Formats: sequence, C-alpha cells, structure tokens
Amino acid sequence: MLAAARACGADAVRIAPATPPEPARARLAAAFARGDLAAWPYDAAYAAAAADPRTLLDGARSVVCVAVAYATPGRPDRRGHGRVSNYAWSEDYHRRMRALLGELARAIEDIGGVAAIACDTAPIAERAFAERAGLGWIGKHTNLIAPGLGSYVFLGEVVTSLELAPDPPLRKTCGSCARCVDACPTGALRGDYTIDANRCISDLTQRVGPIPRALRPLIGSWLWGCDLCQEVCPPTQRAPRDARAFAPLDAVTRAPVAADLLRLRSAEFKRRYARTALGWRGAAVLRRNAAVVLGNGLDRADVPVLEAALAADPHPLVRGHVAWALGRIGSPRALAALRARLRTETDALAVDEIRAALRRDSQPHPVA
Ligand code: B12
Ligand code: SF4
Ligand code: SF4
Repeated sequence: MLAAARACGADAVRIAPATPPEPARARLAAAFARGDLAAWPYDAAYAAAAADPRTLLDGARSVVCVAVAYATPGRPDRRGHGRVSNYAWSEDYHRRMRALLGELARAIEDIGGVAAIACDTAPIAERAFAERAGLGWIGKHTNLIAPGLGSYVFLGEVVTSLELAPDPPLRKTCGSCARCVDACPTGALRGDYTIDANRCISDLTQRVGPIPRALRPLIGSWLWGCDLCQEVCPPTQRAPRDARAFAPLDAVTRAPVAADLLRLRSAEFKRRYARTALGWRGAAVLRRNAAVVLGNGLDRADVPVLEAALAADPHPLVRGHVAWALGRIGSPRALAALRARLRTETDALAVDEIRAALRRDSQPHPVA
C-alpha cells in the first residue's frame, strides 16, 4: 500500500483502523458545543458521523491516510499587496488530491477491496485519523505536523473494506513550545490544542457574511487564509519548501494589489481564480476582503478607488466594508465620500456601516 501511495504522489502514508475513535468524537463534539466553529453547520451528530468512516463506506475496516506537502517559497509583505495563504495560491489542491486518491482507490479495487475517497469536503475528521495513523501529531495550531514535512501538508484518505495492518500513533506533542499561540494576531489559539475558529483569519476571510468590526483591524493584509501560526512553527520552518506541483499560478495570484481586486467583477474573477482553491466563494467576498486590507493599509492614495466602490459596488456587503475602510483612513476626502453616500444608500447594513465609519468607531487613533 505504501509503495502504491508513493507511486501516486503521496509524501507520507499510514494506516488507521476504521473503528470510530471515541476520544476524537468527544473532542469534536466538545469543540462544536463550545461554539468554536459557529460559522459551520457542525453539531454532535456531525461529530459522530465524522468520527465514523462507515459514514463514507459501509463495511469500512481501514483508513489509508495520506499527506502531500505543499510548501513553496513566500514573498515578503509588500505595501498595497494583499497576502494569500500558501495553500491557495496554486492550482486547486482538491483536484490534485482527488486524482491521487482516485489512483490509490483503483489500486485497492484491483486487489479486491472497496474504496471511497475523502479530502477536505467529506464528513470525516481528517486530522484525527491522520493522528491516529501516526502520520504526524496535532500541534497547538491544530494542524497536523508530519515529521520531516512540517504542517504544510494536505490530508486525504481512502476508506476501504480491506483489513490492513494499522500503524501506531506517534505520541509526540509540542512540549513547552507556544510560538504559534503567541504569533496569532486574533488570539484564536488557546494553547491547549484547540482553536476558537470564529476568531481565525482563515475563517473570517472565507465566510460569506460581514466580518465583525472588532476583528477587521487584526486581519492586517490577509486577503485569503492565514499562515502566521505555521510560519513560526519550528518543524514547519525546518521542512523543505519545494513542492513544485503547488507553485503559485503567477505573481498576481500570490500577492494581488488590493486596490485592483476592489474592481474585480465575476468574469475576470473566474478567469483568474476558478483554477485555485480561492475561487469557491466568488468575487464579492474577495472584494470585501480587499476593502478590509485597504482599511488596514491606511493609505490615502487608496481613497479614490474606495470612493468609487462605495458609490458603485453592486453588493451592500462590499459597500459596507468599503465604508469601514474609508472611516479607518479618515481623511477629509474619505469622510466626504461617506457623507455623500449616506444621502443615497438604501441598504440597512451599508447604512449602519457608513454611520459607524462616520462616528469613527474604527479609527486606529481616536481623534481628540
Ligand atoms: C472547518 C475547517 C477549517 C476551519 C476550522 C479549522 C479548525 N482548526 O477546526 C477554518 C476555516 C478556520 C480552517 C482553517 C484552516 N484550514 Co481547514 N479545514 C476544515 C475542515 C473542512 C474541517 C475541520 C474540522 O472538522 N474542524 C473541527 C475541529 C474541532 O476538528 P479538527 O481540527 O479537524 O481536529 C481536532 C480533532 O481531531 C481533535 N483530536 C482528535 N484526536 C486528537 C488527538 C490529539 C493528541 C489531539 C491534540 C487532538 C485530537 O483535535 C483536533 C484539533 O482541535 C478540514 C477538512 C476535514 N474534513 O477535516 C480542513 C483542514 C483541517 N484544513 C486544512 C488547512 C490547510 C487549513 C489552513 C491551514 C488554511 C489556511 N492557511 O488558511 C487553516 C489553518 C487554521 C488553523 N490554525 O487551524 C487542512 C489541514 C492540514 C493539516 N496539516 O492539518 C484540512 C485537513 C484540509 C485538508 N484535507 O488538507 N479550516
Ligand atoms: S491561521 Fe492565523 S488567525 Fe488562524 S489560528 Fe493561525 S495565526 Fe491565528
Ligand atoms: S509552533 Fe510550537 S506549539 Fe505551535 S504547533 Fe508548532 S511546535 Fe507546536
């Protein structure tokens, strides 16, 4: 199985038994009960399903857990450019992982097994099974860290009816290290191997509704996802960053100019991003995120593009976040644009954002 998985392109592969791991179910259920993932449709029933591979395949006996490294070199943060997470700047990993897992499933079927594949979207607790199979350990940033590969690994599984010899868990922990906890700008990581995902920039930049105002300043220049807790993680820093299959599509995908994104409409968005893991939420969510990045950039040169978006963006969600950005910048022209729009804006959410921006609720330095 190991040889077959490696031939398909896996960087590491281990086997877990398909019996539901009770501690993992309990951990998942506790996280959902605490409301750690309030933006997700997860509950105790989902925890039970995700901890039981028979949800994916009747008669499941083993889970073949696969890790694929995706780290490629980053770029220093540049003024005016938004940051995109390493996992999202390449060709969509779901396609590559599905192809790899599909090949592995066919190899299993060739020897008489039945197989179902999973990566990201299926109801299975991928980190829990990978941890149980000894593919790595779950760090305080809650990502699985694979020895020699670090945490920049995608996980995938082939659930099978074959009875395969399971591998033991690693029994490794982070010890006294807490670098990721200290590096997280929003305080999402508690330090006890759990996360309040409601505060996680990765979650905030991928959700569809408004981003809570109090958290917007903490997002900094992240346009999509966030890598800060992994960037400081010693085993991840020591791992190679040469996953050529996941190289950035181009310089614009890796670090787009935030002001350009604010003008991005659906057709151009599809042309640029349909092939990436950044394409699934649509153009308006990316424009909303660009507005937050511009608000955090505090650059008066961005006021004209924000002013145009406040007047003409078709989405109230975007206009609302643009209003916030203008309020943050707070220049006379920015405030004049807000006052002008308040006279014609009809959407309640956008009106509320404009009023808050004019009250200067989000000013970085309160004006005396
Ligand atoms: C929802 C989701 C998110 C949410 C919530 C993240 C979270 N930490 O739960 C958000 C949007 C925030 C997110 C962000 C990211 N995600 Co995500 N996400 C998922 C998804 C779809 C479900 C995860 C889930 O159920 N979470 C609920 C929590 C409670 O469960 P859990 O983290 O999976 O695992 C817990 C249990 O397993 C339990 N546990 C069980 N047994 C044991 C044993 C021990 C010893 C310990 C300590 C714990 C433990 O503790 C774990 C940690 O809390 C999975 C795919 C999947 N189906 O699993 C991808 C997945 C977890 N995401 C992934 C990635 C790459 C990311 C990002 C790095 C992307 C980015 N750069 O922005 C960030 C990382 C942020 C972070 N610090 O976690 C990868 C992780 C790969 C890895 N090496 O771990 C996955 C597995 C997708 C994939 N197939 O590769 N994600
Ligand atoms: S991804 Fe960013 S916001 Fe989320 S836990 Fe890690 S450092 Fe914090
Ligand atoms: S930074 Fe340190 S504490 Fe955080 S996951 Fe990495 S090794 Fe663990």
